[in-house]
Amino acid sequence: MSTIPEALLPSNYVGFDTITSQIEHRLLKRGFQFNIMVVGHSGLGKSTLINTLFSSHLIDPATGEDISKQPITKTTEMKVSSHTLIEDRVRLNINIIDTPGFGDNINNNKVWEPIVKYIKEQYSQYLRKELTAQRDRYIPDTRVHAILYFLQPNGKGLTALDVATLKRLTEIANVIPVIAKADTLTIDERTKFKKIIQSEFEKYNFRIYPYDSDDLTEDELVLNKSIRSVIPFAVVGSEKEIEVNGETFRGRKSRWGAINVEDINQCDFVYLREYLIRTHLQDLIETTSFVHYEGFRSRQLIALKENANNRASSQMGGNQPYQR
Ligand SMILES: Nc1nc2c(ncn2[C@@H]2O[C@H](COP(=O)(O)OP(=O)(O)OP(=O)(O)O)[C@@H](O)[C@H]2O)c(=O)[nH]1
Ligand SMILES: [Mg+2]
Repeated sequence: MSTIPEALLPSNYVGFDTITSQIEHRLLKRGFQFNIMVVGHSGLGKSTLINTLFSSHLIDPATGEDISKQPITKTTEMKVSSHTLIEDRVRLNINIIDTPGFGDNINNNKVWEPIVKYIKEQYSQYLRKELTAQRDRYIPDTRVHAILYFLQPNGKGLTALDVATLKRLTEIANVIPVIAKADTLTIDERTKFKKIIQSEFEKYNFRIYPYDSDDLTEDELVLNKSIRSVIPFAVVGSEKEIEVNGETFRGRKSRWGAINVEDINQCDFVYLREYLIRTHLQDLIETTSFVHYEGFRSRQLIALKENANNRASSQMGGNQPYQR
């Protein structure tokens, strides 16, 4: 049996404590990649919310123009837009995958298919690059790290289409459900609606991100628990600044009065942003890689191996009994 050797304290300064800054330097040079997708019924404010989340920093990489000034139009096809955000020395490359809302077609059968296909295609592309004989040192990551799933603020619960779509999406990616256009519900209605949705998630056994695991600390488990109590985030999006009593803020005028998007007493937008960006960004990226992609990878490789075995056994006569 091996024993763990006692840690030694060098008598002179060796300098390996600089390894953290060496790693930091390398990471900063490369930058970070975060890919986020929005999914849900048509007209729920998906495009607006994405702009609300990132707009103060949106830079069009091609022209350098601030594209947040352009008006939003209905999304009719899956569109990936790339942005680079820079804060301090950190460069964050964001891909936003905007999807057309469902509910427009008379036949809403399998509206999730192009979305599932897109997600799997990114895994498959990554796997192909990993399996080449001379693989790149750094494989560009287009895997979807988070899906913001928009629920209609109907006060009743999930639609059949939500259930069918969420079932498939939660199996292959990190899903973050949000109640869209929360300003159309009173605070009381939102609380009730949240409870209904939470119990439906339980009933259908959906695996909603964040996931607990053995290697989380006590504090991290507590944080996850408190986040779970807020999910689905009741959000309000707005691209416009409004003025109320001489104060300007990003918000909307609703039938209850003006709503400040960034006020935690009025909606969960700030909680969502904290969660996505300040506490769970790295975990979303890692979970995509270690849980979802890993699952895809092992299923693909097992299937490949089985195919190869079947081919080999059919070449050798398959299941034919051995004859002299
Ligand atoms: N009341 C309210 N209206 C909103 C909110 N967010 C967006 N809207 C409005 O809803 C309309 C649709 O917004 P979009 O962001 O285009 O919605 P979408 O989900 O991207 O729509 P599709 O691309 O057609 O699926 C616009 O008129 C927005 O101004 C919100 O939080 N509350
Ligand atoms: Mg849209």
